[in-house]
Amino acid sequence: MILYSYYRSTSSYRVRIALELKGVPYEIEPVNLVRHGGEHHGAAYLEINPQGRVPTLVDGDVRILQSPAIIEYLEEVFPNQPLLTGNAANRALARSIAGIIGCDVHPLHNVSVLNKLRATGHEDEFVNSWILAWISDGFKAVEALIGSNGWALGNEPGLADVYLLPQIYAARRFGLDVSAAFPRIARVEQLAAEHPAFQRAHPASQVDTPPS
Ligand SMILES: N[C@@H](CCC(=O)N[C@@H](CS)C(=O)NCC(=O)O)C(=O)O
Repeated sequence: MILYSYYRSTSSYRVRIALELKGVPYEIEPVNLVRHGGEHHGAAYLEINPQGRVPTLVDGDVRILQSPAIIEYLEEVFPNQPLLTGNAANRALARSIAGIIGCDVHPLHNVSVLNKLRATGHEDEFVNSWILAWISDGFKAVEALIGSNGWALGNEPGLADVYLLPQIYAARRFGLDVSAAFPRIARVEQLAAEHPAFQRAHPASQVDTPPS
């Protein structure tokens, strides 16, 4: 499998975690969202992903856009190490957390949205407060929904963690003090820091991570 990915893209990071948790071999094809105005806008990448976003997963003849679709595909093709466990209500709760992050938080601080804000005259101070407001808003709900110990929803990492960890990374990158405001979320972050699959998927460990 080939994953078109950018090291600090939260949607790519979700898919990397899912692949790593399931132990599926894959190669990364880096797509730099910044260099040359963004390689995702180039003709070569648009042939692969007409939406011009990462991630894209290519599995032989199968090409999948959108991290939720990719993660569902992986869940169906590799049912071992399931990301969705428990009964229908447990699985719906995991999907709710994924929805908060994937539908209501991340799209509001995506590169193209931030560029649009800047292009319409909004200063960095406004843009930063915009990002932090939407992340905090989503995290308030997630903090109330997750458990008081273990991973987001139990003793094993699952779909909620696949979405949560990349969002924590983005939150910290934009300056949110996650540990002070969201202790349950920060606890999950600590668990992930010790977990090999999450370590391998982390933006700091990618082939396209810039040298520090
Ligand atoms: N809903 C999509 C979002 C994909 C997305 O927006 N990816 C970002 C990086 S995290 C991107 O490619 N942004 C490029 C842009 O906005 O120009 C998914 O989950 O895959």
